[in-house]
Amino acid sequence: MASAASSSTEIPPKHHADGRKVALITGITGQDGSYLCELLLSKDYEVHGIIRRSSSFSTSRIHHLYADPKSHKEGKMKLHYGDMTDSSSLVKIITLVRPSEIYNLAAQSHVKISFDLSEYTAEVDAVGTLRLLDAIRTCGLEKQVRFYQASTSELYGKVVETPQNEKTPFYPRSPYACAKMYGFWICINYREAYNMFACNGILFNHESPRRGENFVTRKITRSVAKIELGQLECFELGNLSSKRDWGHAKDYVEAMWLMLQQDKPEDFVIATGETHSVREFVEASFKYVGRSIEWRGEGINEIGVETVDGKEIVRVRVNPKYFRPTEVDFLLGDATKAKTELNWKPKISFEELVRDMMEADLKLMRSNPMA
Ligand code: NDP
Ligand code: GDR
Repeated sequence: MASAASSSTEIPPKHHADGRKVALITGITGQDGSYLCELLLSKDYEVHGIIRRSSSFSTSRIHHLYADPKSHKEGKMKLHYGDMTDSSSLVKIITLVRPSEIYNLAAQSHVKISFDLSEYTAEVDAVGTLRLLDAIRTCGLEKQVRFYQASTSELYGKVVETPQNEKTPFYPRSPYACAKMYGFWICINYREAYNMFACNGILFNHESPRRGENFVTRKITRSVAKIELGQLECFELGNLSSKRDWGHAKDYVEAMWLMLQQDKPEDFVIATGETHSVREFVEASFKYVGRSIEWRGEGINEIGVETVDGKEIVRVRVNPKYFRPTEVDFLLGDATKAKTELNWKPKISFEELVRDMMEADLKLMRSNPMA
């Protein structure tokens, strides 16, 4: 069974005794962190985020919030240097911030790259989660903090049953998924062992114009936008047949927040209940700009072709370098529990998601063809 019951008796308050709602987000500079930060600021939270040192700025997704006097200058949003591999930084930040809610979104989140950076992925995604939970305990805040763990549909991996819900057994298929499996269970263990208010959100793929450029949806919308503007002729992809349940990140961060507002800590699947192949995502993106793609050939010889003035132009090629040693072929989520208990359902459809990403990438490529 994926889920486990909680024996929590003392429920931490939703905010401090003085009425302040204070959230700490790890991974605030990522896709989800940026949308969650926006959501929490709109709900009048004081938002703190952990950023890690890098040789160039990594805050482009939250720059608009940080630069806004309403958030930053009134002290409602603060960034702290830290790292999921550095326990002492986590303890220092939690001691300073004394958050009422912690959202653990930080991760080496790329599945393919986790095969190359397997040990580092475990350090950040698995042991990092343990470090954060222990830091909460070290600060004596385990009865006061509500904790969200960014779990993932990658836990289901190889198809055992479909659609996948909170009771579907796990079968992880990458170092990333194995590390997230540890994060999932240590979150449940600390809930049961120390009565912590700790929840797993088992989120299926969610995308947006802020999605990292090397995830498949964003790679497609960027490439199609460049083709439409005459900046590119053809692009390469890996497995075109894998299917994903793709939602919009804006909808999904709302579910994270809702999980921490409940009376008891539980785990929830968050998904749209619709699945599409990578091939279909390519077709939908070309369709948005009024173009159509036909598929020819099979396997590594498959190509996506557009006919322009009677001439066939190859727009998509398969390159095996993007294949994974073990693939997750099919994901389809059943979010009935979230619908019933959180009153959550996705508002943004697959077509609207593609439109949002295509519009943003067309705008970006028009203003900066080098992007
Ligand atoms: P991103 O890759 O966009 O963001 C990851 C964040 O983690 C970035 O802020 C990154 O910082 C930070 N980070 C990485 N390593 C460390 C570290 N060692 N110490 C501190 N921070 C670190 O991911 P998403 O926003 O898409 O996803 C958020 C979380 O949800 C992740 O845990 C992901 O695994 C999980 N998830 C995502 C899904 C999705 O479809 N998007 C689905 C299910 C789960 P920097 O900016 O410096 O790189
Ligand atoms: P995923 O997302 O692995 O599901 O993990 P990604 O977009 O990387 O891959 C989705 C599917 O597309 C196939 N694919 C390609 N993928 C990439 N990145 N690049 C390509 O060129 C390409 N061609 C085909 C992949 O093989 C795969 O089947 C995401 C991450 O956000 C995780 O952190 C999160 O936990 C899961 O979603 C749910």
